[in-house]
Amino acid sequence: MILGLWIIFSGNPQPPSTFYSAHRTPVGIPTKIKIMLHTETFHLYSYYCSSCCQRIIIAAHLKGIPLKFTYIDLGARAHTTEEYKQSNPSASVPKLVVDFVKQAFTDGFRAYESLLIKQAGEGNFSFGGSFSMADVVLVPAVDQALMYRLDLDIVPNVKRIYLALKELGPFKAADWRNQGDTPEKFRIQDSCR
Ligand SMILES: N[C@@H](CCC(=O)N[C@@H](CS)C(=O)NCC(=O)O)C(=O)O
Repeated sequence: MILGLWIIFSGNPQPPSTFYSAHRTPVGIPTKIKIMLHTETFHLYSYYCSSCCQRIIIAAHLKGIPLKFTYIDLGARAHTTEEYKQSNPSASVPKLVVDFVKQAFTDGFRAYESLLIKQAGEGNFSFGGSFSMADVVLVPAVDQALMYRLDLDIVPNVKRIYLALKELGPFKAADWRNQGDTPEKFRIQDSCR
């Protein structure tokens, strides 16, 4: 039996959506979720008499997963609003949002920010006056975080260094919106290729 649960990791991750946003999962709790049990929030968009939602609630209780609920009134067609469909194009319940990625990014970048405050000064690199491996690792991590709509204003030094690095050739060449297989709709037009 296929559960067809609509799972969204960390709210509304942005493109490439097929990669990040939702998964058709076999019945049961996916392995990934088992790993996250103690640190993450599971937010179920539910309707009281939905059998599909009931399955999730049963499974969550069996596994001891606390659920946060938002109720979607199918009778009032709340599942067909544009706002709801943006995060769940299937326009149905259940929708399960697993708020772990954003928190992980936030924690990681806050830690990095405190290192930058000590080591980067006003410069545009993570360490000292030139590139290091830290910069090579930082930019892809920030790119991923932005897909999950992380607000970089919470880490101003990370933001400054990220934006400066993104202006440089090697980082433009590696930009995910600038690859040979990047779908047209995600491409940036003004980058070097
Ligand atoms: N394959 C999904 C189907 C989800 C589904 O059909 N949900 C129903 C409620 S049980 C729904 O939202 N129906 C609203 C509609 O189709 O307009 C699952 O089994 O979870």
